[in-house]
Amino acid sequence: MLKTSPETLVSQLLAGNRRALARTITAVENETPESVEILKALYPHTGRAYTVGITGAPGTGKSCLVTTLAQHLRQHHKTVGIIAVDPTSPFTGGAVLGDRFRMRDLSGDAGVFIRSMASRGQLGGLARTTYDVMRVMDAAGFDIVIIETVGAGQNEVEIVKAADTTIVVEAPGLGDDIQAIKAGILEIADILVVNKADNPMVQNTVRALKAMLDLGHRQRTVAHHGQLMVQTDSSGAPEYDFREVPIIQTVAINGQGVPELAEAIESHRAYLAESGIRQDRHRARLQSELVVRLKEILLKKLLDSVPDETLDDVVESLLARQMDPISAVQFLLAHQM
Ligand SMILES: Nc1nc2c(ncn2[C@@H]2O[C@H](COP(=O)(O)OP(=O)(O)O)[C@@H](O)[C@H]2O)c(=O)[nH]1
Ligand SMILES: [Mg+2]
Repeated sequence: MLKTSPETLVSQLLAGNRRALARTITAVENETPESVEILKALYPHTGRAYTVGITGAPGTGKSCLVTTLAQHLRQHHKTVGIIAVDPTSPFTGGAVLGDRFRMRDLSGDAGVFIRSMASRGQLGGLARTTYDVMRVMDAAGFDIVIIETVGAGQNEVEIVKAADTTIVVEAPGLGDDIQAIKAGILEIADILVVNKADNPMVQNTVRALKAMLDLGHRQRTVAHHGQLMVQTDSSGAPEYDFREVPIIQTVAINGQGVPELAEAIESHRAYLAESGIRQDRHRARLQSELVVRLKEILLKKLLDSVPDETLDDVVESLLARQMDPISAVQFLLAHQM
């Protein structure tokens, strides 16, 4: 196979070439040396896509929901990029979605691009790699980029928190408790979805979620004297945000409730834009990305410049209580080449 230069790949991607897009994502996922040049060249073309994160326990119907949501968005002439970070159920292949679901409707559509990502093995961490892939899809011109993750690990939660709108999916019949509460991810939701609303137990789940939201709201109101406060944490997500979190009931396998979900996303998007929160979040996220990248490089530079023996000697001095950790850091900083 002929090797394409990063420049060619980038111009092909920007021109809408799907093969170039697929190859770019692979390069970014594998963190190849070329991917650095590619990401640099793509950055000026990013910042336009609206990103939606979808998380929740396995089996709640996230992949089905992403599919129906994407179909709905396509009907409204929006192009959609999908990133599925779910080791338990590969998105492509269609098997997960069952026969009733026509995955081909999406995969034959030039306005949709689906990419599954393994959740292991990335050097810079899954959250960063996924974020870079989001940027690639953004630069490729998709209007909406949807990221599905299993709401299990901290990594996965970090990923969806980076999205503009975060949806937490719940479903009746997955045990006695609300799965999202167990996983501790309820508080990151901008929109709550109770999927599998065709299940007769759905109202129990909705009631339980409402009770949780009321409780959370009261506590936050008391804690902050009822003032509207939007603070951002390190990932840029607002910690206190008194906007009502809507609960939308859906049946992902037949599309029921999906137009309402799309409306809720649209209304959250308008809220973020009007309140200036979206801009604040993006600023905070870029700031934290900058700090993380700086830390990595500075640390690497320092460690590269200090011989291994010196480092070993310092550790031995610490162990022997001849030097304290603060002085050790000062010593290493002073002795770097
Ligand atoms: N009855 C019913 N089943 C659903 C619904 N949505 C998804 N499912 C089924 O739930 C299972 C898990 O769906 P999937 O989308 O893979 O869940 P994920 O693990 O959250 O991505 C599949 O067998 C789907 O057919 C729904 O609204 N109603
Ligand atoms: Mg899935």
